[in-house]
This record gives sequence, structure tokens and C-alpha cells, in this order.
Amino acid sequence: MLQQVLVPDVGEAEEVEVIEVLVKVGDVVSADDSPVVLESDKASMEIPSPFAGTIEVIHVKEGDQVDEGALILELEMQASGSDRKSVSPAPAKEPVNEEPGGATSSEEGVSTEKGVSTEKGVSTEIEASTEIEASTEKTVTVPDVGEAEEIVVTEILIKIGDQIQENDSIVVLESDKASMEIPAPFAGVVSSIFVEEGKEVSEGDALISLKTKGVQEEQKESSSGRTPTSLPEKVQPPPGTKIQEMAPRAAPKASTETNVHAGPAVRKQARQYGVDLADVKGSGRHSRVLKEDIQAFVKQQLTHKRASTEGSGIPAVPIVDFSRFGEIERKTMSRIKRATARNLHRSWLNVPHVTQFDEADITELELFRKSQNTELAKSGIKLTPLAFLIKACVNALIEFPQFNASLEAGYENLILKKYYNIGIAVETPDGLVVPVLRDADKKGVIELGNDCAELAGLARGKKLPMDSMQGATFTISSLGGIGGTKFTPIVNTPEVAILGVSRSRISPVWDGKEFVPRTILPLSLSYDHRAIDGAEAARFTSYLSRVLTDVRRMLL
Ligand code: CAO
Repeated sequence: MLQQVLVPDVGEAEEVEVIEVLVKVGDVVSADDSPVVLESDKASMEIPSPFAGTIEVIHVKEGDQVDEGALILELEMQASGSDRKSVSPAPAKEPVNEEPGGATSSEEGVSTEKGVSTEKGVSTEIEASTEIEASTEKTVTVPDVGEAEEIVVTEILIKIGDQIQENDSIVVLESDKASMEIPAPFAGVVSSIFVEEGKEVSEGDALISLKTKGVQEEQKESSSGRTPTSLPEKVQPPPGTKIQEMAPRAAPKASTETNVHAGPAVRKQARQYGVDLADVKGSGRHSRVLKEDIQAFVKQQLTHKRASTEGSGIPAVPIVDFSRFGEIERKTMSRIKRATARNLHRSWLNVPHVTQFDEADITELELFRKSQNTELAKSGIKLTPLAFLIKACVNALIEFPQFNASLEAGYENLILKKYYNIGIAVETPDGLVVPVLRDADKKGVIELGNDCAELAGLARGKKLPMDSMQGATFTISSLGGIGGTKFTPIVNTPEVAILGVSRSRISPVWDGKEFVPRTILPLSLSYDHRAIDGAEAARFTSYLSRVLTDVRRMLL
């Protein structure tokens, strides 16, 4: 039985382009395999085959402009039946939802590559009796998660049938930088869950679908005619998440992965290989990235890696079977710990570190801080030495701009940043995260203290938005609440310096006549010696020490 596969309803787009033909005549495809990829000016869509069979004729080629109902290909179906049938496949690959009284074939939502939620309502025509069913479900997708490379679903907080409210957390995602709970963008009943714990996802992937009352009513009202398949309608995203449209077709010089011109199949392949599409030069039309480009890129990277590892001369650490010597237990490292390990290793190997130790006499600062805490007690605000340290560091960074900088590749330039975003190392049960306190130069000590406590709370509650961990210009790692006398923090590259703070202690200090008890705070400034000279570092910590000793200087 020869079966025709037609271009489905593509919503408002008048014409779509065939951008990839993924099959050839004679190929055997399964139901849901994608024989072609279509692209409108809004999204790319893999068109799933509605049934299994052998490709007999392909009627389109890459670059063809087609519109709804155009014949894509003909399949020899395996099942028995009569003559020719035409089927417009549902235009996206998502799990089928069973709707009571629904159409005889699957109804599926359309999903773009970006973080938009999609509304279901695809109609499927089979033989003469066309059944059209408007679904009332909306899909919630993975939002824009900034620069995160790998995101894994670590917890699913809902189950099918749950009635959830807007902003209820639905899943926990974990990237190499943080864990975050994803809130529901609207209320509804959970009808499908498309992910499972441990699954790797990326921006735009479907998480769950929700049945929403409002949509049902809306659809009942517009019962006439066919429900438009349409490229997805947008649903209000969770607060704090960014939604991006697909880059316009003529945007070959895009600088981020989301702006790169590539189809879903290519994006999938890039994800599988861990390739950042923004790094790949596209050889297709309009600089489109093709599968061959990914393959060539991977090959080139492997060759390069081999060459650079050989050159580095780092001897491998032998693998030891420790169980030979006694009982052992293998404890899985959290994703954050693994990512931290990678980042620290990278920084340690790339940055020639030097640590400058110094001390600050914070006797007066402590008196002032404690008096402020007494005054602030009723408001619930509590200042730790950290708030003053942030303020003092900003003063020092303004005075010594080379510490608020990054080194350009090739050592031609130092990029001086005119903004002061301070990263604060926060210990959480899952590992170390570094939220960023933005525009610290524009804030007073109380606001800095407050923001810092809030960020630490969010980090520990896995509620930090992804973009709150980007853009730091300098980092402070305070172990003062715990103990220790000094340590050598590792620069959070591409920053060029990090301040480590240890626990203050009361020490006898000679004032010229006698020893007097003073509160001394140990400071450990690690810096990238390629960007900063030792003398500059000594001046930086001396300056910092003076500001901390005389808090009035913070006002200057
Ligand atoms: N000297 C003496 N006491 C200090 C101090 C210091 N340098 N810094 C903080 N304290 C005191 C605080 O005043 C507070 O005292 P009270 O309990 O009497 O009020 C107590 O220690 C606990 O402070 P805290 O740690 O809760 O608060 P903080 O503002 O100092 O630090 C944060 C916040 C998020 C930085 C911290 O909780 C944290 O996570 N630190 C670990 C960072 C880390 O792991 N760094 C290593 C990274 S590897 O380079």
C-alpha cells in the first residue's frame, strides 16, 4: 500500500523551506523517524513519519519551498490496506497523549528549538473522514539557561494528575553551574511528563504538559473549523526566564549557540558530541551548520587535543585498585562538584598562580559592625565582616583596575571592566557555587550584606537563576565563618584575581610602647601572574588593608 506524506499545517507561515532530507529511496523508516526537516522564519521542525515503511519516492529536495499539503514523499507501508492515502504528519516529536474521543492518530504539539511553551492542537487527516480535535494542553519547556552546557533533570517534583498552581516548582534541573527549580508558568493539571530523572535536556525540550482550564474554554468557543496547528503559540514563561526567538535566517555571524543557523537534527548531533554550535563554522546555505560540519569540527578538535596533550607532558596518574589495601566505598560526585573539579583543574593548569598574604586590623570595623547590628536587630538584618569586605574590595578594584580585568588571548590586551560584579563563593550541600553580586559599586554595605545573604540562601535552596552566576569580575572566597589562618584560593578564570578571607583573631600588636590586643583579619589574594605583577598585588592588599582598618575610607 503506497502512502503519501504531505506537508502538515504550518500555522501562519505561508511557505516553508525543506532544509534537510534525512532519507533516501529504499530506506526503511519507523513510525516517528524524521524523513525531512522543514524550516519557516520562526522555527525548524523535524517532520515525523506517521508510520513505518519503505521510502519509494521522494518529491522534494533541500532548498525547495513548500506549502501545506505539498507531497513530501511516498512510502510503501508494511500494513495491509487499500490503495493510496494521504497523511499530514504531526509536525513534531513529542509523546502521544491520549485524549478521550480524540482523533484516530496521535496528536502532538509542535516544539521550536527555543524556550517557548507550545500549545497542542494539531489536526491529522486520515482517509476521507478527517477528525479534528483541539487539545487543551500546553507544554512547558526548558527555559533559557544561560551559558550552561549540560543540563540534567535531577528531580521530578510532580506526577501525572497533580493539580498545580502557577509558580509551583515542577522539576529540578542541574547544570555544571547550579541546581534550579523550574516553576510552572501557569496553573493546570499535569497530563504528561516527558522527562525522567537523570535525563539530559537542553533549552526548548519539553518537560511536562499541563491541561489548563482557560484554554479549554477558549477552544470550546472557537469550535468552528480546524484548529490551527501553527508554529507554537507562546505561553508566559516562568519569571526570570528568557525566551528567545530563532535567529532570522540571514544571521550567519551569530555569536551564541542559540543564534546559530542549524536544524534540530544537527543540534541534536551537536548535543550528543558535546559540541557548542557557536564554535562550528557552517558550510551550508546562509552559513547553516550541517552534520558534516559537526563531524569535521569534532575531528579537528580531537587532532588538536592529541597534539596539545602530547606537548603538555603531564604524566598520567596511575590508576590504583585501593580495595587491595582495605575496604572502600565509591561515592558519586554531584554534577556541581564534577563541574567545579573541571573548572578548577582548567584554571590551575592555565593560570600561573601567586598568592599574596596580608592582614588587616579590623578592630574598629568590628566595633562599628557590632554597633550597627545592634541598631539593625529589629529589621532582621545582620552584617557579617563579608559585607564590609565586598565594599572594601570594590574600592580597591576602582583604585587598581587591572584586578577587575581579564586577559585577552594572545596576551595582546588586558580587558578592563567598568562594572564591578563580585562573585561570592558559597558552600552548598551539592558543592561550591559562585553567585554574582552585580553592580557592587552602586550599593552600600547594608544592601551588599543583604544581597549576599539572599544569594547564599537562594544557592543553598537550589533557587539561583542561571544568569545570577555569570559576569563576575572578581571573586571573594570567605572561610572566615569556619576557621583557618590562610589559604591559597584558585583564580576563577577568566577573572585575574580572587580574595581568600580567613577567620579574624585577637592578636597582640606592638604599638611602639606596648602590646595591645587588636582584631586581625588574614587576607590571601591569589592572582594571575600573567596579568598582574607581584608589586601590584602587594599594593592592592596593602590598600585593602588600609580601607578595612579605617572604614571611613570606604566612603571615599
Ligand atoms: N572572621 C571572624 N568571623 C567571621 C568572619 C571572619 N572573617 N567571617 C564571618 N564570620 C562570622 C560571622 O560574623 C558569623 O558570626 P555570628 O554567627 O556570630 O553572627 C559567622 O562567622 C558565620 O558567618 P557566615 O559564614 O554565615 O556568613 P558570611 O557572611 O561570613 O559568609 C558565605 C557567607 C556564603 C560566604 C559563607 O556562608 C560560605 O559559604 N562560606 C564558604 C565559602 C567557601 O567554601 N569557600 C571556599 C572556596 S574554595 O576557594
